[in-house]
Amino acid sequence: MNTKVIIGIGANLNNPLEQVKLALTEIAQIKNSKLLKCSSLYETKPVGPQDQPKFINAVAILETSLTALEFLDELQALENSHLRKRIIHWGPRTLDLDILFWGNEEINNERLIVPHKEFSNRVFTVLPLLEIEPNFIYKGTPLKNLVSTLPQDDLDAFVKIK
Ligand code: ROI
Repeated sequence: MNTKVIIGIGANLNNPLEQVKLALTEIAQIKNSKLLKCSSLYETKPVGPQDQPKFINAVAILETSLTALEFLDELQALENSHLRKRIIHWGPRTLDLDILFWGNEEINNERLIVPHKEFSNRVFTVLPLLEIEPNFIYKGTPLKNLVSTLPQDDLDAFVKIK
């Protein structure tokens, strides 16, 4: 059974643009999975502490026959290969790969909660997804209707780079 999975990609350390570009080539090679769509790459204002570099963000859609936890293992192996260090909560990171949606399923266990709790509050997840899925429905309403609820300063700082 194939699942459509939507992931968020973020980086703000060690040449984040290259981290994200490399991550995309690696994500395209995850076993039993196929990369269907990828957004542009965007420069975004950090959510959380402001005394950290800007982020590069993107969203990708894949199809996979892996289970959610198997897929999460693949993402975490990629994060680790990019020498991610989890030192500061909501602090800088070399590569962050989050499962935002796992088909239409709700998953809630100690390793994974989807839909991602913060998805709809964040410019850096909502706008890239809208670029590739303009008619996406989130909890029964068109995602595009949520844009006006997002923080204006984050919207102003959101810049397409590639
Ligand atoms: N802020 C932005 N702009 N992009 C991210 O990917 C990101 N990731 C995070 C925190 C630290 C919450 N802030 C972020 O994990």
